[in-house]
Amino acid sequence: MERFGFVGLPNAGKSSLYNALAGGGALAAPYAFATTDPNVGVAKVPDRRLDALAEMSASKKVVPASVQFVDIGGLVEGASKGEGLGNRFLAGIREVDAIVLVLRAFPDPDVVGPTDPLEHLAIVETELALADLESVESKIERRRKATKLDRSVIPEVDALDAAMAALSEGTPLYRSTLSDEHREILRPWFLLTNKPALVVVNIGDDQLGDADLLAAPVVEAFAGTDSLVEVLPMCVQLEAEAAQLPADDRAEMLAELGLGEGALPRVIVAARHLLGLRTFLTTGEDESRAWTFRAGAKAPECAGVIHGDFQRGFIKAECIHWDELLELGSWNKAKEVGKLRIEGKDYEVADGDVLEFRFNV
Ligand SMILES: Nc1nc2c(ncn2[C@@H]2O[C@H](COP(=O)(O)OP(=O)(O)OP(=O)(O)O)[C@@H](O)[C@H]2O)c(=O)[nH]1
Ligand SMILES: [Mg+2]
Repeated sequence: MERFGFVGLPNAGKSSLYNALAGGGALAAPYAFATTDPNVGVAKVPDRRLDALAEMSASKKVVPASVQFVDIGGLVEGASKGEGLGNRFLAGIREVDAIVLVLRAFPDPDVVGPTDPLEHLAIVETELALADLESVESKIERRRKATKLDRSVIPEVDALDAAMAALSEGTPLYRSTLSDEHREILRPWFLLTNKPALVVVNIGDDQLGDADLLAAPVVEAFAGTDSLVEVLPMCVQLEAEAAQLPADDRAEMLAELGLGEGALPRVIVAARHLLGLRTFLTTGEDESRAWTFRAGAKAPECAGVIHGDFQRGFIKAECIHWDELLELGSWNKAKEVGKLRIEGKDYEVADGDVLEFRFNV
């Protein structure tokens, strides 16, 4: 399952966002360092295609795709030198697939801390870059020595040198000019900033009309690095309150505020998008289910998402796009009228494909 880790200053709203997404469990409080140990939780990926197919098939079970969120303590200026909680707790998010920067913009005299999201951004990025710099510095000389015996280590040292150059200027790797090759080589090092970043600008409940305006300076700060970074303004508090309501009341509350489905689905969708994740579906009377794959994956690899045997013994896939299937009304009907495509091992699965695999082991 894909994992996303929250970072931000104390009181930025990380635990509130976590609760909204993962259904509660974290302490959200108006004092700094409310969170000490990481909270780990799962959120379902909302998907209307899945809901429609489940209804069509009268499925007994509906299984959405899911993602994991990790909420950790707040960073402060000087964390790398031990200020606040220090930065050791960042280890809790080393192995996530992407980071979510939570930046506060909401004013509230009862909640201490700065309210300028750019100030948050500057401090958080400096501390993340310093933490990564520490990791790189602690290992680079040993790797450099290793090149004398083993020349195949040279590309790794080149990548480390490039990373060190960016990090020592306080630039996180996701917004540096590091090449894709270098990023790939550095992946096993689990650096905090060698991952895509989603940025949540947490605005106040009376600032909903100015959401884009408040996020604009942050968007501007990331100009030119957009492939690895996405910025979303939202009022975390309202979303968290709405998330606690039964579905009907939630819809009503969000509609009254003019928030549509709310921002949580957008956070999840944007987070998956950053990682190039796609969804294929299976549907039947027993269950309808959404499965996650990486863009560009071929049919056997997708079969393997369901079960290793499906991939090893892959013969073919029967395939139809979800909306076409929905229009026809059932899998059998689609088969009857010859609308099920037979795809082989070179088929690149598309987002929204409904699949059935034939295999033999
Ligand atoms: N007014 C207002 N308060 C908010 C908003 N989002 C969060 N808060 C409040 O701010 C306080 C801090 O929120 P948390 O979610 O605990 O912040 P955190 O980032 O987890 O903080 P640490 O765990 O200390 O790093 C809580 O009292 C929240 O209720 C918001 O959008 N508006
Ligand atoms: Mg917290």
